Parts: sequence; structure tokens; C-alpha cells
Amino acid sequence: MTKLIAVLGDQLSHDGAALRCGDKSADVVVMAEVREEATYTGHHKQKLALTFAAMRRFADELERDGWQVRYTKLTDDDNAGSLVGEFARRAEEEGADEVITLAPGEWRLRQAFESAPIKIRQLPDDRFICSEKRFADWAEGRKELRMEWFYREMRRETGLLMEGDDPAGGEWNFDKENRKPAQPDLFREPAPTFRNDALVQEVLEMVEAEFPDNFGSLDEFNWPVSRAQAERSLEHFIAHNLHDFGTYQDAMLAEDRLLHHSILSSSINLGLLSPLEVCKAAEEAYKAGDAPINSVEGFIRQILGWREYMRGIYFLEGPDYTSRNALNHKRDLPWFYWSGETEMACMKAAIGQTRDLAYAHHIQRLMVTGSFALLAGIDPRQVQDWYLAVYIDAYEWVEAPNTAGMSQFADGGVVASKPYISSGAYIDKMSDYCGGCAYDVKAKDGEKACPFNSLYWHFLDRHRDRFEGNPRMGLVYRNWDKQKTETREAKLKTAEALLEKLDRGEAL
Ligand code: FAD
Ligand code: DLZ
Ligand code: SF4
Repeated sequence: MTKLIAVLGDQLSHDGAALRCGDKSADVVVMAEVREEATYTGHHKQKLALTFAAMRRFADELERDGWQVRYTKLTDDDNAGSLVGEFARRAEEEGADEVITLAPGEWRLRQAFESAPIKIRQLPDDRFICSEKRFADWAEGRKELRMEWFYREMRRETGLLMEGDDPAGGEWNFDKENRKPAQPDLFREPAPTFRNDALVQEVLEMVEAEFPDNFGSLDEFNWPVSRAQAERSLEHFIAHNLHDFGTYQDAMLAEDRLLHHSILSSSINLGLLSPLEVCKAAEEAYKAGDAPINSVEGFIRQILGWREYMRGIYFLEGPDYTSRNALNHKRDLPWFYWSGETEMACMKAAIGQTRDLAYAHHIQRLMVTGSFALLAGIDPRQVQDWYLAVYIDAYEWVEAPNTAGMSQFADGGVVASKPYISSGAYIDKMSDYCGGCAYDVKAKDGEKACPFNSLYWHFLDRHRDRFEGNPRMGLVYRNWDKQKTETREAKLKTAEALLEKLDRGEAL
């Protein structure tokens, strides 16, 4: 009997388990653009365009490869509106009684598939380096699930950057050489550009017509929509930006929105590139003497370490992970996260480029928009909703542990051993934002003081019971206690005034 092989919008890999178990001469591939997926969050317009364009391109490639593909476009009249609805419709048309797919990257869809009226077989998604089972085995019996230990096991298991039993370069971590501030450099190689052909153009027009009010602009759409384009992006990164990736990993510059970042997350998350091939390409550059160990290790750690770890945590912790709120933060997300209308130059820059590119790099996400939300006590569910909506690479399996876990400490410390927060001094050191800001990064209290400064101490003060005993935070509390009572009171008063402004719906 004919089987239906369903390929979801972020499963665009020719060698995934579902396609591998199909028979081109007998089975039918189903792909569907549906409203339910397009609206479960208010996706950035570029994310919608990228998804649909990449799906259409992938369907063409499958057909060229000899598969029979039943493809539903978003605006087709008979579109059932949901993935389950489309599978059921196509199964009836084809006389199939089973749908095979890779398990989706979201509890929401896994549960919908389990309770569907048609039988949907969800195969383990083997496009990750570490399977869910392997991660659960690693986690079993451990008191703390620290990324570093997981990462070292992955290094040993894959042999990436290993010299026998030892890490290449003699260290597991080269952070002390990394994380330097960057200077503007007009000669930094720009990102590759991709021509919007007729297929992409049609999708861009459809997205603008169907989702006119969604966040973001399509003007600068420049994402790889096919494996060939993603390969070009990878080659470009290895040739031009890997060399200094580590050194400037945490730097931020107002006029350089990408710096040395790879901008490969959307391609990897869609399945256009495999995480292992990306790591191997970086390792090759190291072996060839084209890139130094601090950058190559730093880059591989992000993918082999953080990316695999985040997925492991999401599926290990279960569907309730996204509703945790360990710090009991309840404030609404300020409106300026959507409008970008704030006097804080760092926030304006991070939000502005998010609107224009659907992209901000890790430190902007963690230490600017993320840290501000944490310091200001924003409801972590609302923070997650924002991150899930606005980024080109956002899927719940990776967005939620990064946001709820790493950035908002909402999971109570499963991912992060201490909250990622800083005063304005860190942003000033790592960026050139503060010079052009309406606030004074050196001022600690009063109307003109950088909001990060007073909110930082307000956070520490209000969560003292939880964090005082944390060995990594003892020094900060000692510093706070050493300050004069009037100084502490002035900072807390300044922070209170800022929080009251937020509560009145005013921008900072
Ligand atoms: P680079 O800096 O070039 O890094 C190389 C690759 O490493 C990335 O392409 C990505 O595949 C991987 N990577 C790096 N850091 C992480 C990480 N912390 N977790 C998982 N993979 C990582 N990443 C997503 O892919 N989707 C998300 O929805 C997402 N949400 C985030 C939310 C918050 C609050 C934070 C702090 C981080 C989030 N990240 C997310 C992680 C990271 O910011 C992005 O992967 C990265 O900025 C993508 O840009 P890049 O491809 O230029 O990455
Ligand atoms: C993100 C997305 C969007 C916007 N649209 C579709 C779609 O129309 N059809 C589809 O198969 N997949 C889409 N996706 C990707 C899914 O939402 C994704 O598979 C889940 O979020 C699980 O990671
Ligand atoms: Fe951001 Fe504060 Fe610097 Fe302004 S002064 S850019 S708010 S860190």
C-alpha cells in the first residue's frame, strides 16, 4: 500500500530517516503550507518567506530526484489549514493508511500528531548529532546538566578537534583568547547575497499580501532558500569569517550587524545543512592552518555543544518547560520590543536589526534584549513569545531553552548556573552603542543613568534569597553590601522609577 511521507517546513534534508525509508516508485511525499503553522506565533515576515520559499524549492528538488510530491500552497482553495488536516486529505486521495514523518521539533505538533485521526508514525529525527535517547542517557543520574561536560563527551564521541584522547590545542576551551571588543572595519567581508528569483519573488509577494501586519520588513530578505545557497553561505563563512569568529564572538557594533558570525542558523535549522558537516568544514580549516584553534573550537562548541545540548534539554524537560517561571516575573513585555521606540541605543539597535533582518547575534539576544527583560522582571512566557516570533531561526526546541533557560533563568538553573545579567559597563566594553545613547552609562542613579545600571542592582537585591548562596555570585553581593546605604537606596529608587514607567506603558 502507498505510504505518505510527510516533510515539514524545517525538515528539508534529502537524507532524513523518513525519506530514507520511502520507495520513490510507490510512495508519495506530502508537503503543505498551512495557516496553523503560519500563525501559531506571529512569525517575522522573513521567517514566513524563508520557510515557504525553501519548502517550494525542496519540493522541486524532490521531484527532479524522482519522487512524486503532493504540494499544497498556502492559498490553494482546498487547503485544509493544518498539517494533520492536509495529511488526512492526501491520505484519502492516495488511498494511503499511514503517514511517516520525522518527529517535529515541538511538543505542540508531536502531541497533535499522536492524537490525529490518521496514523502518523514519527521517526526519531536523525539529523542531530546526539539523539534524544543518547542525551537522556547522559543526563541520567546527574545532579547538574552542565553543557561543558556534555560537550566534552560529544567531542570524544565524534572525534571532532581531538588528538587521540586529548583536545586539539591542549585545551577544551579558549575563551580567555576570545570575546574581545571589535573596531569598525570597512574591509570586513560582507555576507554573500542571494538573488530573489521568480520563486522567491512570488513568495515574498504572497507573504506581504497574506501577513501585512506581521512584525518585520521583507526589504532586506537575503536568506539561503536551497541547499546550494546554504553551501555557498557555509563556504563564505569558512573562507572569510571563521578566522576571527572566536576573537569577536561577543562584540557588538552599531554599523556592523553581522560581524564575524556565520548566519548559518536558519540553514541548519531548516535542514539545508547538517550540523556535523558544518563542524567538519570548520575542523578542516583548522587542520589546513586556515583558522586558529580559538575560533574553530569556539565555533564548533556552539553547534556540537550548545545546539545539541539545547535540544536535549527541551525534550528531556518535557512540555511544561515553557511555562516555568522560577523567579516569578510577571511584568508585561514593553511595547518597544516591537516598535523599537526606546532611547536605549543598545536596545534600539538590537530590535531595529531584528525588524530589518530577522537576525541579531547571540550576545545581542542574551546580553541586550534578554538581559533587559530579566532585569526588568518581564513574564518569561511573554519573552519567549517574542523570541519565537522575531528570529529567522526560531523553533521552540532551540528558542525555549535559550530564552526560558539561558536568558531568563525561568527554569531555576537547569541550563544556566547563574543568571546572565550585567550592568551597562559590560555593554559599553563590548560595543560602541553607549557613545550614541541618550543615557549615561557611567551614571549609576538618576534620570539619565543607564537603565541597566540601576536595574542590575534591583534584580540582585530583590532575588537575594535565591542567589546570595550561589558561589559564583558571592562577590557581587559583597560589593553591594559594601556600598553606602544612600548609594544603594538611590540606585533602587532609580530602578523603581524605571519599573513604574514600564508599568504605565511608557518607553524608556
Ligand atoms: P553563530 O554565532 O555563527 O554560531 C554558529 C552556530 O552555532 C549557529 O548557527 C547555531 O546553529 C549554533 N548556536 C550558537 N549558539 C547557540 C545556542 N545558544 N543555542 C543553539 N545553537 C547555537 N538559536 C536558534 O537557532 N534559534 C533560536 O530560536 C534561538 N533563540 C535564542 C534566544 C535567545 C534568548 C538566545 C540568547 C539565543 C538564541 N539562539 C537561538 C542561539 C543563538 O543566538 C543563535 O543560534 C545565533 O545567534 C544564530 O546566529 P549565527 O548563525 O550567526 O550563529
Ligand atoms: C515554521 C513553519 C511555518 C511558518 N509554516 C510551515 C508550514 O506551512 N508547513 C510546514 O510543514 N511547516 C511549517 N513550519 C515549520 C513547522 O512549524 C515546524 O516543523 C515546527 O515548528 C516544528 O519544528
Ligand atoms: Fe545601552 Fe546603557 Fe549603553 Fe545606553 S548607556 S547603550 S542603555 S548600555
